[in-house]
Amino acid sequence: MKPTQKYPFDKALFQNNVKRHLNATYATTVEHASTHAWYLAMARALAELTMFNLLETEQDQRIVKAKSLNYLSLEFLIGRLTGNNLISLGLYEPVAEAMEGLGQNLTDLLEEERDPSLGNGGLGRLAACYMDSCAALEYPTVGYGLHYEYGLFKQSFENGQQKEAPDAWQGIEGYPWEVARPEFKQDIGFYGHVEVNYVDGEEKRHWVPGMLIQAMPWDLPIVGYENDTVYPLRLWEARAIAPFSLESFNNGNYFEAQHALIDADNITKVLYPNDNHEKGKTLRLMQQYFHSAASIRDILRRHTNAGFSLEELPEHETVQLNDTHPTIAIPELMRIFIDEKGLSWDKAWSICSRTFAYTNHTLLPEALETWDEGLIQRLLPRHMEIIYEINRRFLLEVSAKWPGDVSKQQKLSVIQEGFHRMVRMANLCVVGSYAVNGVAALHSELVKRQLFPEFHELYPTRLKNVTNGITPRRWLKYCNPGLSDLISEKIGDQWPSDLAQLQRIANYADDTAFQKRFMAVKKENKERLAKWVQENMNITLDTNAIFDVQIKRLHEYKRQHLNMLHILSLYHRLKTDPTFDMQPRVVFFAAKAAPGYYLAKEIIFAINKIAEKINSDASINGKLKVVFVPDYRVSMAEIIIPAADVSEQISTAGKEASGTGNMKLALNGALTIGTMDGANVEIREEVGDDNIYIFGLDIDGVHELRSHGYNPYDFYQADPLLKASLDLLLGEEFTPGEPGKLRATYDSLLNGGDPYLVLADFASYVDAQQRIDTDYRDTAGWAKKAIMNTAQMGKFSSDRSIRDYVNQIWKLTPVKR
Ligand code: 26Q
Repeated sequence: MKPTQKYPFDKALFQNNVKRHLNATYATTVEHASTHAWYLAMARALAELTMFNLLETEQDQRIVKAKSLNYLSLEFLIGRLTGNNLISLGLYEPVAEAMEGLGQNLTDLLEEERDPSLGNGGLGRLAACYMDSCAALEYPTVGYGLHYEYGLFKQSFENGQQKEAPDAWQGIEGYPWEVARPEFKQDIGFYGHVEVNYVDGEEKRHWVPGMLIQAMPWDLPIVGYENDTVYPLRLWEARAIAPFSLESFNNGNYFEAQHALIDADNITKVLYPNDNHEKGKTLRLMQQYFHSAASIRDILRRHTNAGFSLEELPEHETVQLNDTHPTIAIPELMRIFIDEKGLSWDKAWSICSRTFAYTNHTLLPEALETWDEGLIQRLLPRHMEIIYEINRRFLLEVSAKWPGDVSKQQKLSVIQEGFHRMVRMANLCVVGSYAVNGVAALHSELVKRQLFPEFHELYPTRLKNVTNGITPRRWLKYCNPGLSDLISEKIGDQWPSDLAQLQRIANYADDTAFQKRFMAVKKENKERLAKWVQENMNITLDTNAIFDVQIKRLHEYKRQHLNMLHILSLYHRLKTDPTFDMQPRVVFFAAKAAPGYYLAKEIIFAINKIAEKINSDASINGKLKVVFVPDYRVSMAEIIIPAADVSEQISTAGKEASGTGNMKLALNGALTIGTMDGANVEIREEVGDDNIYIFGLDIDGVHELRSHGYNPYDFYQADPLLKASLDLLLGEEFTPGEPGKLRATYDSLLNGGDPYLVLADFASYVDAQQRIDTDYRDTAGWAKKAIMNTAQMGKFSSDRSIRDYVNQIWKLTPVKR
């Protein structure tokens, strides 16, 4: 591992810096410092190194003048930074040695870092992988997000039930990797009214906010892989402005201003824990505008300081909207252009609509954002006017294309008519963006055919696909050092920046010696995970068992309950059929449920109760274990993924936009059991039918079944194994003395109509699991399949995704340092 720093690593100097931070920043001494204090001091010393590069990057005139990406996202699920940044800096071993010299073990120190959980799941983690790739490939980028005081809640189980606790991720000492940038702070307005003036007979409108809130930026360094490039992830924190300055803005509207004051620093207090579900709360809309307004102003500041005119904006900046959450940035930029900079509507719109691009991450109707018109009107009165005008002009286009077709107008309108008029954020995004993309080939087709067919007719080149990807630095090199070293030994060490090279290990798929080493690494990783489970959950595991893994947010469409039914079917057969034989298996779950999602929480409870019984039932003889790992987070994924044999990707076809866990698991040599959904389709194309277990209805099958009227009872009555498995939920098998405590899932499947077709796919799923059971016993055959999975994952590097964005959408040029 080579330090690529322009300034070579000086061990003694670094050690001194660590000691200096121990004293000056953390007020302790070498003699008295805790492991935690040593970690903090080391991380600050490292952060210092990256800050030089961050400032250099910021001031590099080639970068200042180049076209940049601005990635706007309400979530960046970055995970721990220290270990990953050490790898990118090429300093893992030198720093391990330097710390050893100070009597500290690097692995222990790294375990002290808390995960910054500033995201819910896939969408937030994707943003983090994309920042990593932009820095690796040196496409000038600024990430813009929110500095939540509390990240995603911490999860624990009490008697099997999920309990939530606040996640104060910065700790009392503060997070060592961030630095405040007070020179870039700004004031953001809310509420108030629109004033109308006439200048030379021309109407001029402008917004007089009822309150102002300060936005303070914190920068986290995104370190490019072995290249000295560091880009900022800029997170905005909300602070109340002293009441005296508020007085001048409240214009007699005392009550509203008081109300506002109470809300001020609440804005970035906590991340909303919903995933694939929108709930229209005022504070969430305030978060969205706060984020958009601060980011847009920062972009304009950089643009103007670089000496460029407003007209040149699309040539120098592109703004990617990570789902519709930052949509309000579009009317905000229009407002600044028209009201503050005096541009005409046409000029402003021409610039704006060449600046934004939008990524759609979901087709689920309950996840498509709409906001109450009255709420926007009150909170952002001028923006509401601008949205009306955008829509009025857009509907003229619609009626020119489809003259007299009122239903087309209703369907495409940014405003949804009705008793409560609502603003459709996705429609606003499509109208205001120069490109719209889905996140996997199948998903993007459905965006064109199902979600936005008329938009596709109206703007035939706007809708695109960019298949998601994951960073191979964190998700192979860092989290799986055993496999990384084995790969590097065979094909050299350049694969982390060119993942397609992994293809070359396919040459060793039939090589017995290589198969053995590959599986020996897998075994070590399984032992690492088993040790964690023993120490933290007091469950003993057999590492010869199949490690079967489903790790993702808990959602009905992801069908953790289908997996649960398979477990019940195995339990039933072990209990009732003396001839039934199975390969030992450990089924791992890790998942957080949104706190308000009743059924999701019931499914967690059911799996926990089933696990309790099965894990302590001597008659099962260790053949089956169920482990629900609490508090799923990035650092937990880094332990589970390298240890997985089987990857569960079992969503109802058409529901999972892409998935990215599927890519991480396959990259680490797990075989996918999955439906023809999201990126599973493309994973299958890469690995081939022999190396994946596809089951269940595809989107046509789903459509067909629903068109005839789906009745889950038909499947229940016709399949004795399914009936027996489901019926286990009715009695007291898993809740002794309390019969019926697990019936919520049963009821949703049978009486609730089984909206995600769990029963329809059950038989095919059990069959695929049976094939896995058989294939796993053929050790060499399985090793070959696992190797082929790792070998064929090159496509799913987020470097490829970023290049796709650059070529199809952003049109950036790298700036090498
Ligand atoms: C919206 C409004 C109010 C509050 C919260 C939200 C909200 C927050 C997060 C809505 C959705 C999300 C997250 C969605 C998400 O993670 N989607 C996933 O995105 C991944 C990356 O593209 C895909 O791989 C997954 O398939 C998709 O489910």
